[in-house]
Amino acid sequence: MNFVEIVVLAGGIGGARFLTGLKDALGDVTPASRITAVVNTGDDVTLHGMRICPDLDTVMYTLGGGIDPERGWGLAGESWRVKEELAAYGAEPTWFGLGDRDLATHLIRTRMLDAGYPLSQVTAALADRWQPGVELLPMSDQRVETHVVVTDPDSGRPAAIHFQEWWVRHRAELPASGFVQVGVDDARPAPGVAEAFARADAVLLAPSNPVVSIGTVLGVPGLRDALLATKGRVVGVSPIVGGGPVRGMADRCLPVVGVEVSAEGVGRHYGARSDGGLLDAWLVAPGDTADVPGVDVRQVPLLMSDPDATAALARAALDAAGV
Ligand code: FO1
Repeated sequence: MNFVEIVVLAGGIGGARFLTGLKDALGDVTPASRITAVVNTGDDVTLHGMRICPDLDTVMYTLGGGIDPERGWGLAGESWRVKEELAAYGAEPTWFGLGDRDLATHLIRTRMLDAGYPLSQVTAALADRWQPGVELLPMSDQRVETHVVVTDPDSGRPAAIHFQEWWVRHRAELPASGFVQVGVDDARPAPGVAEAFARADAVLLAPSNPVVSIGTVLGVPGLRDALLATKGRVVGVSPIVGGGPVRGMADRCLPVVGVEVSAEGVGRHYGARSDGGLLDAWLVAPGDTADVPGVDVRQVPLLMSDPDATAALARAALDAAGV
């Protein structure tokens, strides 16, 4: 088999896990393949003077073997001394978990960004240590931050808070009326993104949050068109099994944008490529039916409960892509 080029759109934990399965699956299919991960940066946040890129770090740490498997984010063997010291000073936010080992990543990233390096080059430099085994691309070098429109409890008026505050401090329990991608109008796909789509034999949408992860990536001006220029098939993996997300809080996000919390709802939201949407194929769980006109819907086990199951899911996605 000739060289296989796969591009994956991914968010954090679900995307990282799917990518580990894809690495395993491709390892079986062909020795000569390249995976390019186009990762969401809408969760990125500046805290305590440092730029933090949760989804890029989760993918990098997971594929590089450093992730804390229970948390799904941050590093294993973590300590929290600096976080405790910051709290002792009353330095807000105290609700965001900054690990001592993780801090090194944020310090290097912040120093390089301040020196003028674009995020894509910073990411490549950090990945040089972790060797994730995939090409790690931010969706954009320009800052795009997801902010969540909620009702201010004091004034009762709409207010926008950073996604991390909504997600971590409020556990996505504050009713949200919308998501705003701050900076998206001035953003462009990062260097290498359009080229990756152009050479792709398949483009896979990982089972990440369809709104704040996959949706944010697709919202970068020009990225969706670059994706649809691919000669390969576009295959999505449903992040919703039964009526809810396997992990995370996609069920808190989908209703905000008027999408039903179901494999069918998300499949229709992405739409059929033949009808102005994205999908050639859509993978849903065995118990789910999904009528997505114009899309090849396949029922496959979606639970990434262990490496073999995850590799089997990735292989099913490659099969649906005809790779
Ligand atoms: N998630 C939490 O639920 N609590 C945290 O304190 C937290 C800290 C954190 C620090 C660095 C990092 O890269 C990720 C972190 N996350 C934390 C996860 C993060 O909020 C989410 O994984 C993504 O933003 C959503 O995919």
